Amino acid sequence: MKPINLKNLGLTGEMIQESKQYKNLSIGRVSTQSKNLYKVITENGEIIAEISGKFHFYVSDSSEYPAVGDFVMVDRTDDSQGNAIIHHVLARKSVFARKTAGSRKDVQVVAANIDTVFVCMSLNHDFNLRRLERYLSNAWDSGAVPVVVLTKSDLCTDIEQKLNEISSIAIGVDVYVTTSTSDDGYLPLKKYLANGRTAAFIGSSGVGKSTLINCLLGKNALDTGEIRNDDKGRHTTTRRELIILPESGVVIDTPGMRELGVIHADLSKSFADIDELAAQCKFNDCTHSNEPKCAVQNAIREGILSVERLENYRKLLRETKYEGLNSKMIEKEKLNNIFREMGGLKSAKKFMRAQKMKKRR
Ligand SMILES: Nc1nc2c(ncn2[C@@H]2O[C@H](COP(=O)(O)OP(=O)(O)O)[C@@H](O)[C@H]2O)c(=O)[nH]1
Ligand SMILES: [Mg+2]
Ligand SMILES: [Zn+2]
Repeated sequence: MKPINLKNLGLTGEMIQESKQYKNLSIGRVSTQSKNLYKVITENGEIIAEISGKFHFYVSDSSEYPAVGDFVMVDRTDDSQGNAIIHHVLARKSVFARKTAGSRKDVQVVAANIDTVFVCMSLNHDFNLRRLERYLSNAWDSGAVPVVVLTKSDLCTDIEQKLNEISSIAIGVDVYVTTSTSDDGYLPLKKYLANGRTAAFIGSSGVGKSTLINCLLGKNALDTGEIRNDDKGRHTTTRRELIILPESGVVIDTPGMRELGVIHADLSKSFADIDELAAQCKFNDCTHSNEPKCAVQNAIREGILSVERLENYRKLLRETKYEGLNSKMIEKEKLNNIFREMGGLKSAKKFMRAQKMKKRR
């Protein structure tokens, strides 16, 4: 077998540099995990690995354990003599994390070292602007760039209307309409999957994430939500899985989350319009409730901003406030730059002008 070049899977120069301090260990990328066993792709192929006792001992937070997408240091690249041992996780360049169900603090790393978060929402039953705001807030905090992927366009008769609604909340992010029922319905996504790039598919169960990935793969490698013939249940994604695409790029499939517990959110990006408005309020500490000359309340009166959006903003603010934003492993500044390059605040302003124009018509 030809050795796998891990750079094609997203290994960065920084990671290579960091790995040099670990003598006699090799680099691999975690592709999936079940209980204490991991699958890790090394330059010699996929192997089974587990965590060293020392690693367990030093972990202080559940988010430090290897997660799908992590680059790790393993003691071997061939597991024929026994499972490999994972000794270290290399610094993550991005992390999509969520709050685990029921807990206030426990963080679950859904995907690490991703470039793009495909926030998937179906154009039929799953369509919900408030949920999308929630996902986008979380995704912006990951250090990766969110992209809205609307699925099942074949089942939607008012796409224009829905796109219009989305354009009033998805500031500065690309939005794509896709379907898995036609040969080219998934093609817009390929642009994000150049060599060395990784994209994670996030969103409710049943919206068609695995089916889209199967389209990208060109074969039905993943189980999707079809009812099985033997009636024993449904084929759906039950765990996170990293998949190498045949042409280029890497994708991470995730099982649906009934609810996305947001632990970290970057509201300055997902709600850039409200930030921008707030800067125009008369009082610096305006709470946008009943102060005079409140630009936010004005915008609501003018129909530029919806009450529901402001309420959702407040809700997310409350939820994430006291979580004491952890020592994020990622470079915030880099992402701020990306946001700026993508138009960032400028697009928030442009966006509000467009809202005003819409109102006048
Ligand atoms: N009509 C239609 N059905 C789709 C499309 N994509 C997926 N489905 C169906 O939706 C169900 C859930 O798909 P799946 O990929 O498992 O969703 P996931 O849970 O997000 O991974 C399956 O029955 C798919 O066949 C689409 O573009 N159009
Ligand atoms: Mg699935
Ligand atoms: Zn105000």
